[in-house]
Amino acid sequence: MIQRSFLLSLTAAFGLLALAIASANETKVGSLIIEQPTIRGTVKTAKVAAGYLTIKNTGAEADRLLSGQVTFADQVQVHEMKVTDGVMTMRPLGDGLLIPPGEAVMLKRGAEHLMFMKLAEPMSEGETRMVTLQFEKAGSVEVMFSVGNLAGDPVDHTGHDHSDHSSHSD
Ligand SMILES: [Cu+2]
Repeated sequence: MIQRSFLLSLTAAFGLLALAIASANETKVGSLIIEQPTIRGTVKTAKVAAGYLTIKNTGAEADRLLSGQVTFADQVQVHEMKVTDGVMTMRPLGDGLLIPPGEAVMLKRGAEHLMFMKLAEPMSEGETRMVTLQFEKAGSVEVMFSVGNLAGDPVDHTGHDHSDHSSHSD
């Protein structure tokens, strides 16, 4: 019995620790919890950068991620990936990204993501950037993104035809 309660308190202690670590990089707005906001690192000549995050909806109503605002790029778009004629392409989501109640939506490599258009500066690993995200119901919220490394994105954001992107560049 003594052993069991010791184990229980040990478990509780680890649970609290995990909670503390998780909440360190969490932003809440209304019933939404935003986790692991990351901007993919870029090379110096990059015109665009991708943003990844997880959005949990703890409420009873659906919400939508509509857009965002930053000082380091002209525009923030919410992109979806689609395979057209065997080629992976991306395009802006006109109505924003649905965040269903009780669900967590991951914006990640190869799936929906944020796209920072016409970068004013490169994104270097280890830096942070403030991004204002605009939700339909929860409103706007400032989220501190960490810049990650260059590697690992299965989608080349600069190589393929990208009419939506090029329309914003000179
Ligand atoms: Cu994109």
